[in-house]
Amino acid sequence: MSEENYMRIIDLRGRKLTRAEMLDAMPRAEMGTNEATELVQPILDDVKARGAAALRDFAEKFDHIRPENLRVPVEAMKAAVDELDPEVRAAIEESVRRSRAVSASQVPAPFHTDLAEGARVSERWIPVQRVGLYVPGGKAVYPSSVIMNVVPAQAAGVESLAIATPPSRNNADGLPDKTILATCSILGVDEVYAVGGAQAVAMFAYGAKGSEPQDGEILCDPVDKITGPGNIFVATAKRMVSGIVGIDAVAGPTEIAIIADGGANPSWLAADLIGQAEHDELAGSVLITDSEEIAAKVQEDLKYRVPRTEHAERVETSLRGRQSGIILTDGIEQSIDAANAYAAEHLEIQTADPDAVIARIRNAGAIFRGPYSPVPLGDYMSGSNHVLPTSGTARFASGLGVHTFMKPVEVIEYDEQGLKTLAARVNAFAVSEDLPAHGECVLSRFIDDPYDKATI
Ligand code: HSO
Ligand code: ZN
Repeated sequence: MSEENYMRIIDLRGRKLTRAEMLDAMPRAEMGTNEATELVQPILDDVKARGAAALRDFAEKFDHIRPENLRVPVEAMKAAVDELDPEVRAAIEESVRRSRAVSASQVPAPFHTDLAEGARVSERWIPVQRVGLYVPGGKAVYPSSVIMNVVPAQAAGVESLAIATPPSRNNADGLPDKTILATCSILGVDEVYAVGGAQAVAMFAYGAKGSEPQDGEILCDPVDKITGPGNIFVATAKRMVSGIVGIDAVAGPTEIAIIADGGANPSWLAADLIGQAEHDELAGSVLITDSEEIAAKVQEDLKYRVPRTEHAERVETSLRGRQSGIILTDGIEQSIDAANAYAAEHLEIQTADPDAVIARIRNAGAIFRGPYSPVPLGDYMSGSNHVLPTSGTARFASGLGVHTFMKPVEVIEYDEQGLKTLAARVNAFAVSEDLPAHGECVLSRFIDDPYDKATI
């Protein structure tokens, strides 16, 4: 072994760890404190008060351009599609096709339960009416994430969908990134705003009045739910308006964990660890293996690959960070325990019997089974969704899907006989909670004077 290894080793072999110790042993970054609130509040207030005029001022301040149109003209979106590289266009279309197929099967079916004669409870799934999707600009322009948000919303039956994405200094008229515009157009979304940052979140939450003739009286109607990733200011703004509108989970840096045994291909493991490390210096790449030999081979392979990959510096920082590491275990049981404690956003299974492992995985955002289902397949076009719970939140949260854009509503449907059978019991419960008027609602339907204790 020549130079220093890229990844630190966390050796769990022979150690019996409690749940708390296991969680503690996992490679994760410290949570930073959030000081953005004080900066975001005035932005929210100003957009609420001054609408489009404030949006223009903030664009100038933060994006260094005053966009001609805050609402992107439809012709500009069509032109962006025409300008697309044909291979990129084919990739986008393939991705959309596969996502649509999976989303269509995801739409939850209504159901009902008959509890007795004349006593039915049913459940309807109702789409959120209007959704605002934030799409970041800058170094993280990901048209794939537009697909991952828009397709399930459309499959859910969301009636109106608006997208906000920062204006770009690189485009003379301040239009947002062209590939983003083209993707929106391919998806059939034509309500797109050249608005970025916390101000976009404010526009979605409160709506915005127009300030110039081309904006019309209303620039943007308020939405019911805001989804999509963003920087610390966008994330903070989303948290601050949640409750007024719904929001999706705030995503942290991306992560990959791989459970591998001695039969896995070390070069592919190294490639996959680098793959997600490429996103961010804070991205987490974790190999969980019971094979010392595989661990050593992966370390060697990284020494070849890391210096040669385009974003070598970023990858190196991420792999050397405390949020990454190789967890050595004393067998597949301990590997599974570690994976469940880590609760990865993406979990690859590279073992002899992947199904036996998958059956015992409790916590993961998405599971990638076997050597030919690497994470980037899911990032772009497996048909699955790449918006997944990060930072261990897969313990209690799931990825984005059709369900994100729908609400189950129960319908209670009892008839006279159905209610009569339960009248005395409802009343008894109500009285026991000192809410007798609750009981009287039911009793009134069957007796003349529910206040006359003698008749009850
Ligand atoms: N791996 C990222 C998603 C992404 N990858 C977008 C490429 N583009 C978080 O799941
Ligand atoms: Zn990715």
